[in-house]
Amino acid sequence: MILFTRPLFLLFRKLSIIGQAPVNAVLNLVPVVPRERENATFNVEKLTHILDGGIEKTKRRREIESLVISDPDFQSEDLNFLSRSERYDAAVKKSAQMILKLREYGISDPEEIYCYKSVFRGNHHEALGLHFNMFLPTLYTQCNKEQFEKWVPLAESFKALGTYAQTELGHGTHLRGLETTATYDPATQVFVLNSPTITSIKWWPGGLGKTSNHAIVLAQLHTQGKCHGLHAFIVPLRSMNTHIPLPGVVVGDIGPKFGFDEVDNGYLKLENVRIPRDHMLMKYAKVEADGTYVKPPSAKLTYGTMVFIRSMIVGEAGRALAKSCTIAIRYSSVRHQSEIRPGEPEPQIMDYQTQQYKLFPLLATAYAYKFVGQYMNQVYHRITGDISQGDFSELPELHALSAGLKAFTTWTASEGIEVCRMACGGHGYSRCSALPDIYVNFVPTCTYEGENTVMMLQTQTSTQLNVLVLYGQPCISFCLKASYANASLCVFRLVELAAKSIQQELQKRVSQEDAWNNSAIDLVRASDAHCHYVVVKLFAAKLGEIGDTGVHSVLSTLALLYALQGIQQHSGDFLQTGLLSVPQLSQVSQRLKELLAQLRPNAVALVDAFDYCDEMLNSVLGRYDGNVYEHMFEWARRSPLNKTEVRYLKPLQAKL
Ligand SMILES: Cc1cc2nc3c(=O)[nH]c(=O)nc-3n(C[C@H](O)[C@H](O)[C@H](O)COP(=O)(O)OP(=O)(O)OC[C@H]3O[C@@H](n4cnc5c(N)ncnc54)[C@H](O)[C@@H]3O)c2cc1C
Ligand SMILES: *[C@@H]1O[C@H](CO)[C@@H](O)[C@H](O)[C@H]1NC(C)=O
Ligand SMILES: *[C@@H]1O[C@H](CO)[C@@H](O)[C@H](O)[C@H]1NC(C)=O
Ligand SMILES: *[C@@H]1O[C@H](CO)[C@@H](O)[C@H](O)[C@H]1NC(C)=O
Ligand SMILES: CC(=O)N[C@H]1CO[C@H](CO)[C@@H](O)[C@@H]1O
Repeated sequence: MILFTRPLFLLFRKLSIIGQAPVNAVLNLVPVVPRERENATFNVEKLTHILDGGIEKTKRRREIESLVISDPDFQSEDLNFLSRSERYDAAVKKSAQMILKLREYGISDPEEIYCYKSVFRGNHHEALGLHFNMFLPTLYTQCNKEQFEKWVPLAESFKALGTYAQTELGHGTHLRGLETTATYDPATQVFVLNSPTITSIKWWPGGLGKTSNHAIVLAQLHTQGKCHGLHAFIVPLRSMNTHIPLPGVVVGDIGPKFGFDEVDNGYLKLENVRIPRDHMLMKYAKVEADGTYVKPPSAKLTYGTMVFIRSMIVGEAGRALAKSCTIAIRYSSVRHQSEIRPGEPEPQIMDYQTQQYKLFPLLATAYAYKFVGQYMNQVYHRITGDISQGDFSELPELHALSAGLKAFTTWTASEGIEVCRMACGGHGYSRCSALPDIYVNFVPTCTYEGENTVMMLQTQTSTQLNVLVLYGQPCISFCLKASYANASLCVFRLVELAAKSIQQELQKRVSQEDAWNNSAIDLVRASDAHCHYVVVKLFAAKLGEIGDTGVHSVLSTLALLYALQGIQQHSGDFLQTGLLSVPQLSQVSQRLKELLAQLRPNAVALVDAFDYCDEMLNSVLGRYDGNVYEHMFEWARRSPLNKTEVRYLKPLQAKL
């Protein structure tokens, strides 16, 4: 296999674009977007290295991407023209191909696998996503030695294809409310699993509907007449040979959703399903042969997987937003509309101040989240290193922070993708823009892996914020330091306000729980401010690592834009906490406008630095070369509606 080097690869990309384009595209070989790149004040390639974590990482990522792009199996049909059933089939086929190819190329490093897959699946989900992201990790972390030896090889060889079935029709968030039961029978040494009510039917797990033959099922454990709460069990669902559901297993697909078209989210009703005792995951809690229950040493042990998934989601928020900004900002430099001064040529829509105000803060946010994702990933790896040596001390704190950051980043990114879509006008609504796909497939992150509001309420915001930590750093502008100090003081005061609210409720002689419920809005507001502050802090800390002046300068502008926009959006909080006066807030607005103008010449270069190739974006509006219109026409002609004749109108048109 030949790996393309970058210049060759670019050439290859250009040639293939010309090859596909209709004749008149040749006239447009130098559209506006490339000219936009002339005035950048920094080296795009250097910034890409920083985002990737080093020059070697960039090189390897591009090698892996070109493996996919040059692969004939990758040149598949646009999924947007397929029905849901066809999309599911295509996704399963793709997943299977991916796995075989990864084996063939000998790619085994998790980061490299992730990279390979993200090109292959584009803006869609992987049919076997749950197997990789939940089933396998749960086996890795919760099997005892014997279980590990039995199940991991089965799962790694895909004989056992699994999902993670926790949510039920009646409950998702409130885990104690889950009703599925696993009752131990010492006489036969089996657990009997049941879905005793309609509301106890498992609902939503990805890959459950058709693909999986096993599930990790979360069920209330009953033994010796006592309930010991939720535990995880490996439940065979379908025969590993025939794929036919096993006795007592009622399983299927839950139907079309907002997105996730290619994933068979499923239902599962268990009717006296008997599984051997050793199918309970017993690394921590155990049930002995006679039915004696042995408690796990620490309830916090399962935090690890959650923290990992949440750190992945934060990174995903950065990526979804970065892709959306790439599309909207490139298109905003191609699109001309209306006029600013009468009689003059129509300006690029990016030259409207309102358009800059929509997009540039989101660009800054995308950079911020990419850096936060990097940070969380590093911390996770450091801490899991500690766990294997038995030190859990940092885990609760990271767990609380990861919950808040997950909610904070997915909320903002979801809103941001939609802002990008609207910023592209009517064409943003076409599936050819890719923004609808990015949106529908990203938004459920606000709901799964911990519903966002609930996550925000769980985030313990520290009141011992060290306002001065960044003051020693010479590389950060005074203005950024001041914003950071303001943000941290604001958190401090909002936490105080929430605490005061709880105090006042308690004085009314309501219970602790009711006081909490009645102060929840204040608590979420404080957590939100805390997360904003943490993101500003991490962004500012990142600046300290950057040596290149050009890159440092443009990232500083982005960091300040991010910080100030947060202050402006929450100006109510800053007024209420007395941190900023009305004149000071006007200064903030003024500074923001200056920053927008300052960023304008770098906007396209900044999205280029994310380095999403056209094949990964899969967006006609976001094309690297800016040849939008010809390719929109080309794309529309592929619509299957153009292949069938219109029906049912004849009777209407018949003579009376
Ligand atoms: C695309 C997708 C894929 C999924 N995949 C899986 C999977 O693979 N496996 C699986 O087991 N599950 C899966 N789920 C289910 C998902 O985990 C749950 O939907 C999620 O946990 C939220 O729970 P819920 O649906 O019960 O929402 P609810 O908790 O009913 O939320 C509804 C509303 O109530 C509010 N609320 C609830 N509790 C509180 C509280 N304590 N305080 C304040 N407000 C509260 C929420 O904020 C929200 O506004 C998936 C869901 C989706 C959409
Ligand atoms: C680049 O900068 C020059 C000099 O300021 C300006 O004339 C030109 O219009 C800019 N080009 C673009 C594409 O903005
Ligand atoms: C808060 O922001 C204002 C306006 O930018 C600034 O004057 C003030 O010094 C900041 N507060 C702190 C504590 O830095
Ligand atoms: C929780 O608080 C809200 C708002 O104060 C109130 O309307 C609601 O009744 C409370 N819920 C319960 C269960 O007490
Ligand atoms: C049904 C219909 O209108 N089909 C048309 C789709 O577009 C192609 C190319 O423009 C036409 O040839 C078809 O007649």
